[in-house]
Parts: sequence; C-alpha cells; structure tokens
Amino acid sequence: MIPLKRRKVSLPVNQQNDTCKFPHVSIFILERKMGTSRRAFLTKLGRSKGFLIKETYSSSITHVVSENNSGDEVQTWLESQTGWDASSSVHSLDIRWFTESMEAGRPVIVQERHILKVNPKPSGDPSAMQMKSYACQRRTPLKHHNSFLTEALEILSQNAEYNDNEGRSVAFRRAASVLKALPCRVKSMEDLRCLPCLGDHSQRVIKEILEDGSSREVESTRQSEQFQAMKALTGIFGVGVRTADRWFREGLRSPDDLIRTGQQLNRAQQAGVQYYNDLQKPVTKVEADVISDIVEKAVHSVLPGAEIQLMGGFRRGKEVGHDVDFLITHPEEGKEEGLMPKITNWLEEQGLLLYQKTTRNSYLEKMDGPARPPNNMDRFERCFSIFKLQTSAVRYKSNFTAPAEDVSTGRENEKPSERDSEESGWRAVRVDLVVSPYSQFAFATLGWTGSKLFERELRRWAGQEKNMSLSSHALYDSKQNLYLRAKTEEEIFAYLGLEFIPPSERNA
Ligand code: 8GT
Ligand code: MN
Repeated sequence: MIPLKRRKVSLPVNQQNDTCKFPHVSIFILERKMGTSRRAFLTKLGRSKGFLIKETYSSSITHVVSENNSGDEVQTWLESQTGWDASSSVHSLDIRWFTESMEAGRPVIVQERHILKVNPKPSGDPSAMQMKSYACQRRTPLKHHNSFLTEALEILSQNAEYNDNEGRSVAFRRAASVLKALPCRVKSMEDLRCLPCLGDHSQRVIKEILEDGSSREVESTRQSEQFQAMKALTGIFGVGVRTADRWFREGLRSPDDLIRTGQQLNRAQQAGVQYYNDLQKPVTKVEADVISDIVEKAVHSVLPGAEIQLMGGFRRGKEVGHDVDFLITHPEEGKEEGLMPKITNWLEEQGLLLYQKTTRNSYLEKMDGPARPPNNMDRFERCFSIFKLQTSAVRYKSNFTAPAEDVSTGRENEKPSERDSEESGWRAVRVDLVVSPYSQFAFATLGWTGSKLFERELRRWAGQEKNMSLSSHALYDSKQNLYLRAKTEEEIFAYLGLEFIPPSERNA
C-alpha cells in the first residue's frame, strides 16, 4: 500500500475528490473581484469539509459562488464561458450561501436571499424581442392583441381534447399562448419568425387567417356536429370527455337528450343537468365577491382565524369565470384538519348549497414524494359544490338597488329551462373549496391560480430544466434529495430559477 502522505502528494490539487460528501452539489468559485488567494483559501476550506469544488467552469457545475459581484456581472461572465448552457439550472449565489454552508457543515438550502438577481435585458427593437419557450418564463396579460388568432387555435385545441389527443391539444394551446404574449398584433407571417412553439399545423392556420380572414379547418370544426355535441355534453358538470364521447356515439347530443332517453346519471351529473342553464352563464366578478363574503362568513363561523383566498381566474384579474375557486388555511398547522365538513354543514344549514361533494385530504409527503409522477390532481381536502346565490345580494353588491327580501320561490326542483333566475330570485353557481395546511399554502396558491397551461408549463420547467418536481403541495429537488420549503409564491419562483410572474400575467 502507498503511504498516505505520498498518495496525497500524487493527487493533482485541482482534481477532487473521492472524499466529497455532497456529490450532487458541484461548486465553482468565481475569482473575479475576489482574488486568487481568497479563492484558494475558500476552496481549501470547502474541500476540507467534504464539498465538491471544481477549478474550472463546466456544464456539470450546479452552484456558482461569487463575492461583490452583481447578478448581471456573474450572468455576463457565465455567458462568456464555453461550458455555459442557457437552459442549464446553475444557481448563481452570493458568498453568503457558501459561508452559511461552511458553518452548517453541509450545503444549506438555497434561499431567495442567496440568489443573485439578474435584471431582464432591455430590448430596444420589439420585433427582436426574444420570446421564451416556456409559458412560465413569460408575462401573459389577460387582454392581448391576437385573439383573432388565439381563438381559432383554441378551437383546434379543444377539438383535439374531445378526440382524446392530449399532445395535439397542448401543442395548439402552447401556440396560442405564445401569440398572447406578443406586444402587438400579428400582421404577417414575417412577424412569427423566431417564435417558439409554432408547429407547422398552427402556422398553416395562422397563414390562412392572415390571408383569407378565416381558416376553413377551424370553421368546419366549429360547425361540426361532433364538436357542438361534445361541447354541450362536456359542459355538463360531472361529465368528462370519455362519458360525453360514449353518449355522442350512442346518438345523444344535448342535456335534453339525456333527460328524454332517461340516461343513468350519477349525483353530480344529475345536478349538472338540473342546473345546466345557470351553470352555462358566466359568473361575474360581483357574483364572485358576494360568494367570497358568504364563504368567509361560513369559514369564520366554524374556525375563527382561518384565512380565505380567492383563486383561479378571478385571482388573475378575469372579469368572468365558469366557477369560483377558494383556498382556505389556518396559520396554526393542524387547525385546518377536518374543516371542510364543518363549512359545508354551516352552508347547508343556511340553505346555500344545491349540491356538494367533499373528498378528504389524502396527501402524505412520504408516500407522494419523488417516486410519484407529477400529477395535476392534488390531494387536498376539497369540495366541489353548487351554490344557491340570491340575485338580490348581487344587485345590492353592485350598488344598483337596495337589498330585497329573501325571495325563495319553492321552485328549486324544476328543470332549468322552466326556471328564470331573475324571476326565481336566485341562480346556481359552481364553487370549488380547497383546504390546505399552512405549510403547503404557498404551493397550493401557486397551483390553484392557473392558468391551466401556466401550471402545466411550471411543472414541465421544474422537471425538464431543474430536475425538480412541483405539485400543489410541495417542491422536491431531486439533485439535493430534499423538499424545498416556501412561505410565498416568490420563493417558489426563485427556487425554480424563474423571474416572478404576478397572477395578472399568468393568463397563458
Ligand atoms: P375559469 O374562469 O374557467 O374558472 O378559469 P380558471 O379559474 O382558471 O380555471 P379552473 O378550471 O377553475 O381552475 C382553476 C385552477 O385550479 C387552474 O389553475 C387549474 O389548473 C387548477 N386546478 C383544477 N383542478 C385542480 C386540482 O385538482 N389540483 C390543482 N392543484 N389544481 C387544480 O382545476
Ligand atoms: Mn375557476
């Protein structure tokens, strides 16, 4: 055996390191503004504690540490390196992360305060604007300049979904989303140069609309019997694409056909058919606000101190929605357990619920952790419901008229076609309630704000670019083998190496 001393000498100093304890964290210390001797000192210190510190920069580096450099300076330096890959997931960190890790004797979790901020580069020429390829890297406002194109692409996306072709559906939706993020109206195919996510098919459709004012494929899809029937049938609460497709193939076209032929319906579908007309009508922001007041009253009656947040489209600034989504939590972890039945009991006693189905929380970090594929459905305690909303309360909230007396007509069980909500004094509104433990609240907030494509892209970004797994419960870092804790949405974006996108710009 070679004596220890000789073996040590024969090891090249820049080649570490079979004694490293944290092989998944590969550190590069930037000499810029730090100087050779301090860098050598820090390298030696880190290695003595079992850290993997590389002499040269390469694509395998996960953590770049620097001192007295701005985020922009480090970014510029990185971009000049041959090993630099724009899509890589390297953390650009202040020396504080390194010193804290030295003290802890292990790589500490990267927190927002460790991350060097990079300012977005000003783009002089808007046509040269670089469009990022993931929707979660872009700002997508509610009002944009290309609805004449995006509506057409979304019809094709919807149709692909009705035909159970998810890949195609997402492709059209991504293409539409890119156009929503453009700063101006598309005038010619030239304007689409350099844009990501526009496949051949989407380009053909866009070209036809630009040249002829409409696309034959889109118009014939829109008019087709299958599209219209699938739209009507999947528009029933409780009916998914599979069921609607089966009914379509049996010759059924509308909710009335289901009633007429006496189809077997589950409880949700029965309510869906019964309140079909009301549920087809968009929910306004004022109606959502009235329901917020009711939910707040219900929740505070059964658990004082609980917090309630409006989620979904209304949180993104939409003026109308197909339902109203709420997230409920309590700052004292554990207090939220078993909350949902208490809320629904309270609402039921007040006669405010036309339908409800509660599913309990089934999330366990240990079981749902890294091994599980990322999944859109979460496992919070959750209630799908249909509220009975008094129209007088809505009028009062809009300050048009004074509150009227409660006008229950006793005609609640009639078919929607025979019922006029103006006359009856109430309408049915879909409401989703979700209860989250406080420690998961930031993840739940992010997951329930939408849009659906934005969420999907966030999860794709996390998995493909960061080797992380994001759900509405947690963010798991596969490289570091740990769950990243967060109290705010901002922290989650920072962990993901993304610029923070406010809810109003998540309308992808
Ligand atoms: P809307 O105006 O049509 O209601 O539009 P929206 O509010 O954006 O859509 P939504 O269908 O009400 O969904 C609201 C958000 O909740 C979306 O981001 C959607 O992805 C998310 N969402 C579900 N179901 C689930 C679920 O089971 N788990 C999680 N985490 N999010 C869900 O719709
Ligand atoms: Mn919604």
